[in-house]
Amino acid sequence: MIAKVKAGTEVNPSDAKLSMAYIYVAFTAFLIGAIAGVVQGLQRAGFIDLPAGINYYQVLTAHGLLLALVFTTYFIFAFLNAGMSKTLGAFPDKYRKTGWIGFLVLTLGTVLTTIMVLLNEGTVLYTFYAPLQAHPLFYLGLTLFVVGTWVAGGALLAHYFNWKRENPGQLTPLFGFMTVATILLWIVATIGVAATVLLQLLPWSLGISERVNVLLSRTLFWYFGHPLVYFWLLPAYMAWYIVIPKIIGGRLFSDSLARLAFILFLLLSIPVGFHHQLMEAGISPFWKYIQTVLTFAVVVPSLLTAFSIFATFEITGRAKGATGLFSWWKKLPWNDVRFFAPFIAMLTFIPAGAGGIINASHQMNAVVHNTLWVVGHFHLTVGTTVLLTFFGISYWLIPVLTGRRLTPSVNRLGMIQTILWAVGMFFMSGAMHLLGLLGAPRRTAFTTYQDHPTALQWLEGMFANQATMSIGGVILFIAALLMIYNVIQLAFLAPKEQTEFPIGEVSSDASKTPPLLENWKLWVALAVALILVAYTVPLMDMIQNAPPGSPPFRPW
Ligand code: HAS
Ligand code: CU
Repeated sequence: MIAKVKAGTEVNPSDAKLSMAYIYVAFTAFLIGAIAGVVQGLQRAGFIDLPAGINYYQVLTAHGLLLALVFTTYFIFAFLNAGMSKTLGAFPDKYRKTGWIGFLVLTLGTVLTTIMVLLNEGTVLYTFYAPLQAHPLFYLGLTLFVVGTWVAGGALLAHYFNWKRENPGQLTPLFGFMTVATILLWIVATIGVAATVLLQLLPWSLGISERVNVLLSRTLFWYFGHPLVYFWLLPAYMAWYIVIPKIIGGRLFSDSLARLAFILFLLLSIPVGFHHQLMEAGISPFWKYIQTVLTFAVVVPSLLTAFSIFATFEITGRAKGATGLFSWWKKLPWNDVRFFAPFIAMLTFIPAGAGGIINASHQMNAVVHNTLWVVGHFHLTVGTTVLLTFFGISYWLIPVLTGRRLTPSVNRLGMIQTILWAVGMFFMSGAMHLLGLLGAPRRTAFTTYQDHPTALQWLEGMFANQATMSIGGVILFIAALLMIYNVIQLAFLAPKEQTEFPIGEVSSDASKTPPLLENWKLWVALAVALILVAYTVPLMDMIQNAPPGSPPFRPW
């Protein structure tokens, strides 16, 4: 099933080193974040008390930051860096050096912020909403984190544009194209968070300014916060579009469709942040409406993706001899964790995405906003769809980078790991969704609100229960430990043998890719124009008609 290739031929060994550095930090953060997750879940359900003055919100902040921000970002850079080296060739020395500088700045920021959280000086949750105020070093760490990603992302962009210069008129490899779309999305999005941290939160935490414009800072945060979720999702989609066809022994259905989906994400991901602020006063309904329409538009590239993946599955199955309406199903490699984990991820994304559409619908948002439902939503999206895809990638990427192979026993453990993750998440996220509908709030350690709803009481007893949520969390923790075990196997212990980096080819039936799709100036200009339309007037309003601002709060 896994093709044999010559040692050291897949990813340039020097580039592989940088990717492995990212992998080490990613899985260290994953382990600490997972421990924080299970501890915090057991405490919320009342099973344990935290020792030594550690508080619930402190652990919750560590959990959110380490998993949602640190694990994802590091894993993404490991994957993009390796894939660019594989498809565009080894990085020229100067860009590789830039890549390492980015890694170091990013890591300095990560360590600083993590220390401040562990010291209980940054207990502001992963959204660090004002007027909660953290220690200035917490914000400084965040700043370095963002700057580090800009430098590391710059190295990837430089490699791509250099390749384009050296290969004029040629279609760029899909991996490079998608990397550029993802990094451009990230750079435009992070301008928002950089603005609120540097211009508002850092001076305020240093005492330079006394008060903070809360609405403005939340708006700048969500200008970044929504594209952030696509920064997590797009690399997973890259694996679905580029890697999965190869693993199942087929070809990608259409190159142009894949590129179009990524361009649509670049255009539509950012001017939609208000769907996180639908319940917020101070933003006029008209602008909420505009951004909601754009939110529904950004669902389209995900629907294109679902269509494309389905088509790839079916075409591959038929090429392998399937004839019935659904018998191609049986031709998929169900025993290969490199397929199975991302497949469960795809399956999960169907209810997860539907939940997102519910969230984005104004009236329904009033029911679910700030309840555990939303926590259920993002444990399905980022916590399952993205994470299981990243795990699926790890099972071949780590062997590629270390010159080892995926052994049958790690493959089997990987299958078990995936199933445990799915079962744990079913209970945890399922309970969160239902508890949320019953009114249980999020971001709270304890609540008696609606302890005894009259409707749905049978559900409450059985499933919509903090204990069920917590038990799901424990199963997830076991799955997390198994993943760490697998990563150690693949990084250090599996037998030496170069593994292939799976890159799928495009179906020969697909039409030629129009060069217009690679006109980055046009797409970035359009993206900026859409952002200006969606944000200029409401931002001016927030600044001009601002209330006096809030003094800092430190309730922990
Ligand atoms: Fe979301 C809140 C709306 C997608 C993450 N979201 C959050 C938060 C996070 C998050 C972290 O409108 C909480 C933030 C906080 O702390 O406050 N979300 C959406 C919408 C989408 C969406 C419309 N979210 C994501 C993704 C995330 C993510 C992706 C992470 C990676 N979300 C919201 C809204 C809120 C929100 C509101 C605010 C709630 C509130 O009130 O606070 C869409 O992008 C979803 C589109 C997806 C689909 C699914 C397509 C299906 C595919 C699978 C194909 C399957 C195959 C397998 C091929 C329509 C592609 C076939 C096999 C078979 C057997 C069938
Ligand atoms: Cu969003």
